[in-house]
Amino acid sequence: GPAASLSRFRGALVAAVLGDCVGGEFEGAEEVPMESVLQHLSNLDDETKGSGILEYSDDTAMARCVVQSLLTRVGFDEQDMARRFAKEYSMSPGRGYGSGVIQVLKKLSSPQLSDVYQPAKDQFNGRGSFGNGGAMRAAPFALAFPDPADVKRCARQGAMLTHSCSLGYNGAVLQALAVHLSLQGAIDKPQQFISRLITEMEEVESNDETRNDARILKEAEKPFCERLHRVRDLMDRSTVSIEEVISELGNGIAALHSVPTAIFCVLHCLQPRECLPANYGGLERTIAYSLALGGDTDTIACMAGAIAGAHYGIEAIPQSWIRCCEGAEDAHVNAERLRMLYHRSSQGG
Ligand code: F2R
Ligand code: MG
Ligand code: MG
Repeated sequence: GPAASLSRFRGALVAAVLGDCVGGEFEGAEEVPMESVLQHLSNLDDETKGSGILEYSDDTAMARCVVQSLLTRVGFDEQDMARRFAKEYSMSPGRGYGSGVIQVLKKLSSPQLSDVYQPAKDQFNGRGSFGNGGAMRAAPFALAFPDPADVKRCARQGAMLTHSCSLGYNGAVLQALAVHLSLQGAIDKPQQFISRLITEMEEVESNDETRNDARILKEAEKPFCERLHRVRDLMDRSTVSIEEVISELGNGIAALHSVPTAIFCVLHCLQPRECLPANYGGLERTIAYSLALGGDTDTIACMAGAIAGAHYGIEAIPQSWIRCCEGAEDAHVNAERLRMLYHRSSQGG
């Protein structure tokens, strides 16, 4: 529809890169004072204080593979995407990949491999990974396909190349759905947006794999639905501390402890907040707030960035911030290409 403007596509892809690049500074930190976040962000405005270009990590490296594969193959091709992940890792192994996923990426580069989904299934004694590595690279699926059924199917399959646990790949589906809805302006009505995500995830999580994984990991029967209900409860509160967000939603490396958190960051920062500078717009608030949660900051800011960028559009991102991020220019160009694929798909061609 007309709401899915080029500015929203660019906003989504560029703000994801931005979140990854600026979030890298605090990844793994237990406590991040807001003062440190604001200092880090204000250094980006000041060329004399800036530490030059901030490099992107595995989040962007893998998202770029997804983008290139979707564009080159004009749709989802698991063989091609797997090859790109493996090649990217072998060319640039120092991007801060998860310690488990490295095994998958090495196996994916074997020419003898017949089933590209098998290496992921072998992870963690056959249980598969529940890390957020599938979700961190899911946004491009929402930018390539207008039909939510395609978005869900491809985000799931794309994640399953490395994450075969339902708590991993369903996180990717949720992240892609959030970007999909945001692109269409759905965050203008935040209550309806969160309800729509809950309804979608009710269906996504109604199956035996989800029930089994949830039981083994001692989670609620529909883990992502349960977390989204917590997001809705926190949204309804007038004040929420960072500690409460971390204890209710998490800030960790598991998809379950980071995708709902990223969604909350976007919704919480729709309004000005006392802890954030009054001159910040919503996109800047979202990035700053994501970093202040600590934990998996590059990935939470990357996912929140994609959702917020699709909502506010590219104009909401300060030029001085974009200039500091490796890969931002490529994202700008590729967003337009993805939009052509998106509109091609919507014409049934
Ligand atoms: N890996 C990191 N950060 C750690 C330090 C990086 C540092 N900067 C450096 O350069 O060394 N960040 C990146 O990893 C996250 C995405 O991880 P992904 O792709 O999901 O990897 P993996 O290995 O599959 O899962 C991550 C960890 O989760 C635990 N885990 C997952 N499934 C499990 C299971 N079934 N049972 C037990 N544990 C499981 C393991 O500890 C995995 O290693 C992003 O944050 C990205 O930025
Ligand atoms: Mg990373
Ligand atoms: Mg991370």
